[in-house]
Amino acid sequence: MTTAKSRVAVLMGSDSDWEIMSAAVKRLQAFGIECDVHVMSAHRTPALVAEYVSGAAGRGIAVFIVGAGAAAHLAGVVAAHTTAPVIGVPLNATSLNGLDALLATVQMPSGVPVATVAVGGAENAGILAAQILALGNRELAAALARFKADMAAKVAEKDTRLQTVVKSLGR
Ligand code: RP5
Repeated sequence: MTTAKSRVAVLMGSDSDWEIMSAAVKRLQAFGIECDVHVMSAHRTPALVAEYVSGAAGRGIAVFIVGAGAAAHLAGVVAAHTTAPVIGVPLNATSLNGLDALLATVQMPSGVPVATVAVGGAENAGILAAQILALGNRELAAALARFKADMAAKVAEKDTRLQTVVKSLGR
């Protein structure tokens, strides 16, 4: 059972990933979820990744959001060291426009899943982490329901505006 104190670790391979990954942190903070945010690298600091992830459950980390670009192995390596859910965010950092990171993040071997969002999909990663925590937290579930209702209201407003535009075409 998760509690209101459950936190999310938001990890990224480089500080150059922050501009995109900050969307996950902003979304989590908007839901009142604490997060640990760090730069660490599967390739450049492999021992640090293993140490951080292995001790994370004891520090209250319930979900990981992991972003990396290029040969993006960080989410998979994190998943190798934990039984907590890992959400991978492939990032566009090379001439391959994120396709390299998408394949490296999503194509995990059987037994070690990484729930992969779209290239650059950090906000969705934050929402998905909140949805996982909300399974054991009614207050958070209610906040998510309000978030979805707000989104639906915005779509309804857009439709109303479009109807006006469409009607004006026939005049
Ligand atoms: C990846 O390589 C990082 O996640 C980043 O997306 C990319 C480039 O890293 P820097 O060279 O900017 O540190 O490991």
